[in-house]
Amino acid sequence: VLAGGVGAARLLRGIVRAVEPAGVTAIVNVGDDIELHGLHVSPDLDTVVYTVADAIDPDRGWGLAGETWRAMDALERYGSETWFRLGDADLATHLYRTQRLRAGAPLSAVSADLARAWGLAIAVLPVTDDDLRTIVTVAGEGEIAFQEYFVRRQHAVAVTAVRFEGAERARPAPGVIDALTTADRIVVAPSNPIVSIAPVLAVSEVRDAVIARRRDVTAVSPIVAGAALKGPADRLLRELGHEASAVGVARLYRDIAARIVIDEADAALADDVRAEGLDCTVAPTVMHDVTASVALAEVVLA
Ligand code: FO1
Repeated sequence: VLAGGVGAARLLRGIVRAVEPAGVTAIVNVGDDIELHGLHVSPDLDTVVYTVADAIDPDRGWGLAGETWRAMDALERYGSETWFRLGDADLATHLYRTQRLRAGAPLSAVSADLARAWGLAIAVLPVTDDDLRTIVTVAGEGEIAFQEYFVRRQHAVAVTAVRFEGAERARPAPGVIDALTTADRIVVAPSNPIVSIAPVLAVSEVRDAVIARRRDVTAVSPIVAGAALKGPADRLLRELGHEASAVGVARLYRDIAARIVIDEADAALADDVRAEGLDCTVAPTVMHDVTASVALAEVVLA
């Protein structure tokens, strides 16, 4: 499963209930990663782990349920930057990750240990152990780091370009190519195509491995009735010259996927999607609870 944050995590929560979890590998975006307070934060990796472990805050979709914020409040007193909120228990994850990285462990090894510690049987792999950072160009302003755009600016600014710093040099993390080569199915999760899936595919060996398996690749459209369920995917698609619809998503994925699942609300677009050269399945895709996640997982895997 090629994965970003919330949408991917919710699909994975269904997949682990639909098939044997030990046979599932999540290949996760790291373009959102950020260094804060000297700590390495990997939001999408953590969202996947916390969600599959049923520990995620269900309302926010990120961070841990029942979280407290005493460390953030204390940092505020010192005038530290607190626009990116790290909960007290979540901080332990970043402390642990950072200490392991400083001791020389690759991000993939740390991620595997974190997933195991949370009781996960699935493999959770960063797409790369190398530095890969999503950089966004804001109209009339210039380039800013992804979380500056997403959280600090609440993605309420116009974007003229997105690039993935380090992608040309990035090599797939150990296990990524093997998973893509041997999988029965490859799923492109309903994550943001521009800032969640594109950075995964920006690692050229990953992109080539996915294209080689195109027949076995199923994508799920994150755009439902012309809008993203969460985040700025619809706006980003429009701003960067794409169509903010299931058809626009199909056009972006036609080279890497043979099949796409679109929402019932977009049933009328199915023929236009097929005209882009993909098989199209219409199904409920909004994962408002675990039952819906399992139902979508079953459709995707069928
Ligand atoms: N999203 C926010 O909107 N505000 C935050 O303060 C915030 C903190 C945060 C801390 C840890 C973490 O793992 C995720 C966090 N997120 C926050 C979510 C994150 O910015 C996004 O989910 C992804 O990067 C987009 O997929």
